[in-house]
Amino acid sequence: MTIASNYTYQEIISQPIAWAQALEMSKSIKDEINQLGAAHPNIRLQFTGCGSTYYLSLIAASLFQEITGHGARAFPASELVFYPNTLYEVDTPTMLVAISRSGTTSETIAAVRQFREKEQGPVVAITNYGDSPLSDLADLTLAIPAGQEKSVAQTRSFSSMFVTVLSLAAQFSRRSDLLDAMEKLPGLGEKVIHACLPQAKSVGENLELDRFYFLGSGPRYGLACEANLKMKEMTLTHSEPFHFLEFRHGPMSMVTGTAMVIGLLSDNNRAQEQAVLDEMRLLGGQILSLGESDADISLDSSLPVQIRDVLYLPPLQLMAYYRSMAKGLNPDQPHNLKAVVKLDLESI
Ligand code: F1P
Repeated sequence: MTIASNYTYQEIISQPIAWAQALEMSKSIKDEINQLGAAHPNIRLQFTGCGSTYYLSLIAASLFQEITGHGARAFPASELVFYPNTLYEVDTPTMLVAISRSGTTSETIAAVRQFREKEQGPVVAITNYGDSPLSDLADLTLAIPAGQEKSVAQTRSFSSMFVTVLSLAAQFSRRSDLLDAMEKLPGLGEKVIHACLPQAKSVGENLELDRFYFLGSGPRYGLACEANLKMKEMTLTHSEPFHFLEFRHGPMSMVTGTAMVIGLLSDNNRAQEQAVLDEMRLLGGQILSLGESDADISLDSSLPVQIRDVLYLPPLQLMAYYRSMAKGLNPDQPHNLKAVVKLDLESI
């Protein structure tokens, strides 16, 4: 298979166009977002989704709480459906933010429907399909059609919805400084893609590696989860995500000369995070670091930390893409997987 004969590569490298659309769309409905924020000053946020969009929910909850000061959490949609009493906070006004590329995943629809039936609060949908069952159930839909994909594994869709989350948080808290800085994201995305390509290719094409560990803390834990999923879906390789310092508590037993440990470094806790990577190198593992500066792959964004994390994605997606190609797989069509999981959940 050649680069020209699959969609994944094009979807990865074109993602900054979808980021620009996400920013434009959020601006176009800023009054609605501001009204929602003003009408619910103390509301807590519950993010949900499935697979990639659950991992995006983890990132979203972390960044939303940091940017807005509103309490925010994330759970898989199926868990909200099965265990609502253990997950929703009692007597607490809650806004459900449901994230779904397709807007049709059964578990996500079921979680929103259940939330609606119990009249728990407003629902916001973030999706790439504005005309979908999910948006029919939402009070406000943030749709980014430019993030739609032909491939099964989410790349452009994921990052377009990520930028939408950032924009929602900044609008919600009227952080015009962050909104202004976000305008730079599409251009920086282009720059990162161009700069990281050779290194992503060389890691991706190294078939001596047989396992990948992605380490990230705070909002970057959700990124580590998403990178691990890309590796599984596109390349059928053993991979796992961990919070940085958790890796010492057992998982490091799995480090061998053919293990690649990829660290998504922060600014604030960098010394402690780098120490984990250094120790894994001493144990014989292969190490790769991503960070704002002085890392193996540096973002060099100069953006505020709260809105920078989406830039870690292209190198991670490209590594999975090149590994898939090197293994002779079809990156567009992961083994056993469809773009949408449809279940009969009517009986719940
Ligand atoms: C979610 C999802 C993806 C996964 C696969 C199946 O879909 O689980 O995360 O990679 O494509 O669907 P959606 O609700 O975001 O459309």
